Order: sequence, then C-alpha cells, then structure tokens
Amino acid sequence: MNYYLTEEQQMIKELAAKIADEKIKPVALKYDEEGTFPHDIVKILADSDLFGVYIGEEYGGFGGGIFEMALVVEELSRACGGISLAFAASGLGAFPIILYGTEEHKQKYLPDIASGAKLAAFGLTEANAGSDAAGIQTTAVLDGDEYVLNGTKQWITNGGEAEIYTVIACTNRAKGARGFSAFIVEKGTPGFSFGKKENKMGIRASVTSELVFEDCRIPKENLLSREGMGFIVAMKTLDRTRPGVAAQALGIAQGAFDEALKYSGERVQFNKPISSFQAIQHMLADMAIQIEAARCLVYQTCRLVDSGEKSISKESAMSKVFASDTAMKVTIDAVQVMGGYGYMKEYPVEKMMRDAKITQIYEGTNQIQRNVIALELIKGLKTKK
Ligand code: COS
Repeated sequence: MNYYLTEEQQMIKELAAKIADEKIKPVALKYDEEGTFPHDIVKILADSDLFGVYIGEEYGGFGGGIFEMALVVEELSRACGGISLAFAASGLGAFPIILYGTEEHKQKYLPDIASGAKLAAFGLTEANAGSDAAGIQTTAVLDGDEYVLNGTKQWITNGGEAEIYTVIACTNRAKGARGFSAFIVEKGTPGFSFGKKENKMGIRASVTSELVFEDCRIPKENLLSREGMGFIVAMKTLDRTRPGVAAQALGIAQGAFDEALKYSGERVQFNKPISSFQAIQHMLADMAIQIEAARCLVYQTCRLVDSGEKSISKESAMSKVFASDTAMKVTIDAVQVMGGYGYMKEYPVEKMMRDAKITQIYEGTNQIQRNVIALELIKGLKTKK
C-alpha cells in the first residue's frame, strides 16, 4: 500500500528500519532473556538523531509530529517491541512539556530529549489508580517557592533510566479531576528515588519501575500549565501518544507476520512447503489484511493528530484498540503457523506474542478505550438532537 509518505518521512522510516534489522534483531532475544535495558541501542538511536523526530526544530528536533514518531516506533517494534519502548516512552514523558511547557521549560528540557542525551518518562499510574486515573494518591503541596511531593508511582516505563519525569499529583483533593496538577521532576532531586523494578511477561528489554517521592521538593516553576490542569494534561497527552502504542502493536504484528510468511515457504511437510496448503494461506491472508487495515487507521489517525484537529480522543482510542487487538491475533497466529518451532525461544514469534499483550493494556486498557469511543459516539448523538 502506498501511504504517500513525504521524502523526509520515508527517510526516517528507512533509517529506523535499518537500525531495526541490523542492530536490534540480532540482540532482541538476548535482551528479552536477560531483561536488561538496551543502553547500546539507545545510543545508536540517539546518534542517528531519531529521538528528535517529533520535537520542534527550535529545540534541536526534526520538526515532525506524532506520525514521524509512529513511523520510528513501528519499524523498531518489528524487531523488538521492548527495545522500541525506550524511544516511545521518552515521547510519552516529553509530550506534556511539548503541549503545556513554558518557553523556559521547552528550552531547558526538550533539546536533551531531542538529542537522546536524556530519556523522559511519564508518571501517572499508581497501585490503586490504573484505569481510574483520577484515583491517584500522590500529593503535591505548595510550600513557599517549592512543591513538596509525596507518594509512589507504579509501572513507570523508563523509570530509573530517564532523567526527566512528568508526574501527575493531587494538589486539591476536594476538586476531583480538577484537583490534579502536572510537574516536571528531575532524576537526582532529593526525596525522589526508584523502587521495585518489575519482572515482566513481555517487553522485557524495557525497564518498568516504581517512582518514590518522599518529601521531594521541586521548584514551583516546574508546574506544567496551571494547578488543577493535571488530569487534562494527562488525558491530552494520552490522546496524542496512544497512536504510538498502536504503532508499536503494528510493528510487532508486522514482525511476526514476516517470520511466519518466511517460515511457511521454508517448512516442508507432506513433500510440499506448508505455504502451498490453503489452511496456511488463509491464515497468512487474514494476518496481512488485518495488518494493512491497522496501518491505514494508525497512519490516518497520526495525520489527524498532527493536523492540529482538537477532537482526536475517539480516533486515537480506535487506532490503539484495533492495532493492539490485531497484534495479539496476528502474533498468536504466527506461532500457530510455525507450530512447535513457533513455541520455541530459538524463533522470535513466541516473544512477539508476549510483547503484543501489553499493547492491549497500557496507556489505557482496550476496555477503557472502548468507553472513550462509546462516550464520544453518544456525545455525537446528543449534539445532533
Ligand atoms: N481531553 C480533554 N479533557 C478530557 C479528556 C480528554 N481526552 N478526557 C477527560 N477529560 C476531562 C473531562 O471533560 C472532565 O472535565 P471537567 O472536569 O471539566 O468535566 C475531566 O477531564 C474528567 O473526565 P471524566 O469525568 O471523563 O473522568 P473519569 O474519572 O471518568 O476518567 C477515563 C476518564 C476513564 C477516560 C480516564 O480515567 C482514563 O483515561 N483512564 C485510563 C488511564 C490510562 O490511560 N492509564 C495509563 C497510564 S499511562 S501508561
């Protein structure tokens, strides 16, 4: 399918694909087994200037948007959905600054994120606040010229490896969703430490940690937007980054499909390659249809987001649901096409199946996405009356 990428977008996609094939594929299984963070690959991505594709030129970036970010995530995820996450999660951490940062915030933090010198991360989730994002308990209390943060964030991607954190905390419990605020917190700030590092089913090359705030004092200038805007900062950020999760899912699905297709031409049973059997052909055809349909939705959603259109929640959620459900289905089928070999760790598809699962869960479960979509549809009904 020709997606009419611009010359720059094609160049970005090809560069990310080259890194994925030459640098990530050979080490993906090793990082998965060890569950360690891929510092060497992050350096390669930084040296290739990929971290800046979605950041403005005035801050040292390439000047692209969500689409450029998604193209990189998709290509890297073809090789490893865990390694790609160091890149994608830095985007999730950076977007609150891109969207709501003052000029000073942007000048101070974005150039280092764009160069890959520093990773970013996003701290919203807590032990008792997953889908119910408004249930967070972490507090921020203004004391003179500083906010004092207390609480623990859970399952934070890039936690411990990132230098720059955007964190949502409660500044006024009585105000409900309007009682949260967003802050920038730098690694190394006294009172800010990292707790448990998680041992995960998939995306094992990605680091997931607790962020612990104990009387952590940050300058009041680190407030993003205004007090009370934290929930909106989080929601608007997620509206823009969920297509990135969709792109990760798309890449994982494409990677699994490529392996299954190749294998089907090589594996001989009953004196024929298994690709000559209709049972396999139909599975491959269905996988290809779903992947292409997901790509259409993801790319078009990215273009919609980058157009500046304000109402994007529904499309963003749709792209995440469709691409992540596709990734789950396609990776399961890829294992099936490859049979016993697909189930073994010598082949990459069992890992892809494990990696795919998280895309249906994080940045809002697919059940929450369906709620968002349904609410937008019903809102549409009311406005028509
Ligand atoms: N853009 C702008 N504003 C939004 C918004 C969006 N996408 N979504 C909600 N809001 C606003 C609402 O308009 C409302 O504003 P008012 O206070 O002016 O009425 C406010 O935010 C609260 O919204 P709502 O009542 O819908 O909040 P809920 O507590 O019901 O939660 C969901 C809404 C479930 C959608 C939210 O909690 C969510 O996204 N949960 C998933 C969290 C998630 O993705 N976690 C992953 C963490 S990052 S890995």
